[in-house]
Amino acid sequence: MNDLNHDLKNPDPSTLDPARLDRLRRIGLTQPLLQTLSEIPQADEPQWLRRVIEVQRDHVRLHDGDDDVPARALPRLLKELDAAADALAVGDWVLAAPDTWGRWWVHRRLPPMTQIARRLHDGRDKVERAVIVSNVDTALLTMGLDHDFSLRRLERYLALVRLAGVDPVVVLTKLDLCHDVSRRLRDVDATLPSGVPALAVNGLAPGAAQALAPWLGAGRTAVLLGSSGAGKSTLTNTLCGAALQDTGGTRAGDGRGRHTTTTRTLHVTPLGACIIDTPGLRTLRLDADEGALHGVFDDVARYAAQCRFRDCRHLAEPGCAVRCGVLPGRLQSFRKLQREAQRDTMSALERQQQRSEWKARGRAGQMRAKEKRS
Ligand SMILES: Nc1nc2c(ncn2[C@@H]2O[C@H](COP(=O)(O)OP(=O)(O)OP(=O)(O)O)[C@@H](O)[C@H]2O)c(=O)[nH]1
Ligand SMILES: [Mg+2]
Ligand SMILES: [Zn+2]
Repeated sequence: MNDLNHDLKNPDPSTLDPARLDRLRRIGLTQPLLQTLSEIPQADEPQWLRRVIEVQRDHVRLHDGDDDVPARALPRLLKELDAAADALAVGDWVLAAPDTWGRWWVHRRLPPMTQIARRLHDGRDKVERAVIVSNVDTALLTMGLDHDFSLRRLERYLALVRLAGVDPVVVLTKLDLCHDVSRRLRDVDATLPSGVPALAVNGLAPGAAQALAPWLGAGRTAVLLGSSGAGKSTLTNTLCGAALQDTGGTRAGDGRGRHTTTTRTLHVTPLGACIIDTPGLRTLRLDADEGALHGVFDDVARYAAQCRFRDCRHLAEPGCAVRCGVLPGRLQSFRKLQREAQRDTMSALERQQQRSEWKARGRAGQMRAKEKRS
């Protein structure tokens, strides 16, 4: 607050103070983001450009490259975002200002360059969109080489980030605990679309930071995604060269994590990259319709064009090119995601109809069984 006069006044990119801009670049401000400032209507009162580095239930933390302050979003902004199934997320750039009591308020959010979001399902009818992070260049898809290893889950994470237009890098952790790393890496390579890099690291050793350096240059932003216990916070600490995040052991029985991390937080590494640690997701439902899904399973789409029948469902149809060309496990993943996407895009009425159909079918089955018995 003491250097407000040197700070960003009404945000016209051409008038921004270079020293202030440099500080913001340290926490990931890019030229294209700066450009979006000019699309935002000028405010009457001065507002300052800040990055959201943490989101809590009732407040966020905003950073200016040097320091951070807690802030709350104006009710108007919350309402606006909510109406668009949107929300403030770590990585967002916002315009904020303090009130007369020195409490900071977020007035506007700059349109995110990228946004990773998933669907949350209440188990009945309600499906909502939940934003995970904004403005990231790279997603480090973190998976342990121990019990955590699952190619099917990896495919889901991969689809999640490709839907958002974010570059994925597969980071297999716990290299030091695995005896057949090269086989695992071969399996990953065979499953992933070509061009997706995959590497194995010991997240506890400084070598992990060197291995990931190509994606963590100054001003770049990366997010760590993966299940609980995969080693995301361990990697965050190694990449930052400090014990910033709590890490937790895994459960003895099934090797699952203990959900140690509970909020998403952005940190800056000594090399100047921004790294966002996230809590392990318990469920991951894609925010995609069928068309978008075809976009990320482009191999399926490519082979589908060669199937004998235009409306081939790649089940048992003769002349199906997808069943020949795509690995069975990957095809299974695709089908599962496709079914989910279909279900989520059904209207409440359609879902009700489907439920009564199921009920009717169940009753018919019971009747048949009864008839058989008698
Ligand atoms: N040996 C070994 N242990 C690791 C490695 N990476 C993580 N661990 C251990 O795995 C456990 C879980 O690591 P965390 O970093 O807390 O996992 P996380 O992904 O942040 O988990 P959540 O916060 O629950 O989502 C800790 O006991 C770590 O010490 C690794 O590469 N090698
Ligand atoms: Mg963690
Ligand atoms: Zn087919």
